[in-house]
Amino acid sequence: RRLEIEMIEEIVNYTLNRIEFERKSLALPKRDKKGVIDFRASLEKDAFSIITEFKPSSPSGVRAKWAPIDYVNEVRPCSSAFSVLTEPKWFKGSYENLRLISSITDKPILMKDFVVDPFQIDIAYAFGADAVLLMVDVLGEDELSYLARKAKARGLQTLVEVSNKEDLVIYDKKPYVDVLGMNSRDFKTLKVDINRLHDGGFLIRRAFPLAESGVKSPEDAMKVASWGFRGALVGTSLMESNAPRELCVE
Ligand code: IGP
Repeated sequence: RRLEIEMIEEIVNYTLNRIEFERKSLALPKRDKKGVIDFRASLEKDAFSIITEFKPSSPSGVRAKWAPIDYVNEVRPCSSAFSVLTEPKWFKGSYENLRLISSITDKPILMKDFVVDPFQIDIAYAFGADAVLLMVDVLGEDELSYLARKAKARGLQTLVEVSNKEDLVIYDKKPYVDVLGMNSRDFKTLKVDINRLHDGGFLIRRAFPLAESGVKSPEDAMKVASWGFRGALVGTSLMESNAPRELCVE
């Protein structure tokens, strides 16, 4: 069950072609990081965990002020983990950013891309990721469980993303979901509204409950924490800030 949303369809179709091309042209490096870092366990260590995202650009108009190394050094104190965009066209991400960031931190790294093909799991592993994003609205149930098993077989963990509370309940029961994220972006309208997450974290009992998108301040983080989420994925507000460290709490 894929959501038929024009922009998502466009990104998915582009990605399918891109991966066909990469399958032939991309030489996978030997993973230089030793082992895989336990993504979920790292998030569970902190009272409330922030996954800081390196996102150079986005369709919603992010204008990043940061180069990868400076950014990581700046937000390191408030990061339980990092998320690195690798989608090149809409998000201006790259595999090189993934490799670079994974080489300068001991914290786990999520590869943030539109994963639609098992080859992307090999790419994630080769460039140093510890976890991959799998989106329910893009993949549907069968394809998602297939790719999740592929990731687990490689030793990588999964962040499964849903955009509504019905799917939270369904996917919390799936054994291959390590971290379960609810995106506050409504994919039908593409609008972000963190109030959509209200009490959503309490519906998650097995997986690690993560709030995604629209968390812009320590106050927002406290709000989603009060709704049962144990962490948040934060990109835009940090990437656009001149002093992202000041947005960190603790
Ligand atoms: C980060 P924000 O509002 O802090 O930039 O959100 C993250 O949740 C967002 O980048 C995201 C995303 C995605 C991007 C969530 N799911 C799927 C691309 C694809």
